[in-house]
Amino acid sequence: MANVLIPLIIILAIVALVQITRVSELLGELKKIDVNNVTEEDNNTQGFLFVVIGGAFLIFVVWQMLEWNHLLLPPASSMHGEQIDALMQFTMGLILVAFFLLTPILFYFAYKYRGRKDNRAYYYPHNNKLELIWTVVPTIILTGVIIYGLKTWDSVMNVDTSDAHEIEVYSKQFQWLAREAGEDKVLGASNFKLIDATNNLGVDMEDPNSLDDKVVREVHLVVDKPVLLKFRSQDVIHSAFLPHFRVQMNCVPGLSTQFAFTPTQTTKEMKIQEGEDFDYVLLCNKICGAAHYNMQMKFVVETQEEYDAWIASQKTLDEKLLTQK
Ligand SMILES: [Cu+2]
Repeated sequence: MANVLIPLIIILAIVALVQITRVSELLGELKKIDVNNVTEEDNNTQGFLFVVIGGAFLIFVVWQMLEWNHLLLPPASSMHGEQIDALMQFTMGLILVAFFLLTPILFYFAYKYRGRKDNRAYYYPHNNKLELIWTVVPTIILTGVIIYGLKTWDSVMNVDTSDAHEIEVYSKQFQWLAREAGEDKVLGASNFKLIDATNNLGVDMEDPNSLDDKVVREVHLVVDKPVLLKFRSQDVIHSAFLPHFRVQMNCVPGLSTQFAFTPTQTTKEMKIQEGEDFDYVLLCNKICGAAHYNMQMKFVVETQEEYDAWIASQKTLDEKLLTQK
């Protein structure tokens, strides 16, 4: 019902506005005044409204920054995440300085140079010095920002993964699965042709490395130990997004992508800071279909002892096959 009513109300409001304008035009004709003639009073009102609306807009910006700041993510829970946060704060700081300098000037000038009978526009077609300043200054600043961004990207992405613990993260519509390499620390081969109802990941069980692999429904990480996530996708492009670790990587069918990072805070520590409901979560950040919004998997960061106990409780693919037979 609301779907019909809202457009109807909008149409009626437009019709009412057109009618009001026509009535005022007719009134003007009767009183012999030209309603399209812009008077000094009109210009003063418009100029004044610019200042009021500009001021209210700036107050709203400051208010929503104070009011909704707590909805932002907590500080990064990974080593590289601190660099990303620093880059974000630097860029945001720069934008805010420019915004709070230029916006008041913009609205004030609209007021100051409002239409006046005795005011004539000053013809000022060109100034090389001005052109040079507003080209060179932004160029220098933006080049600095780009170099800083590239350096951060380079140090986040080009890390030594030789001693990182490898975990496969597998995406499909609409679920995440993960595979631990088991005791041999080598993930068994896989092939999409082997995917069936019991072998979601298409793991090749002919490969001896596959036997001790463990397919898990949540990922456990050891605090302060580097981890290498290897992403695969079964159907469409998904995007693995771990907001608290500042990790995001596309999962592309037919392609293996990866992200290495080191978690720095356990789930227990985060629960103390953020409340009992807190859990690290892997989300899909690519609109991949109808149930995209619900595509998530729990991540747990814990101590080495807790991880050892958990991984020992998980069944290997070999054991799972035996129970199926
Ligand atoms: Cu997805």
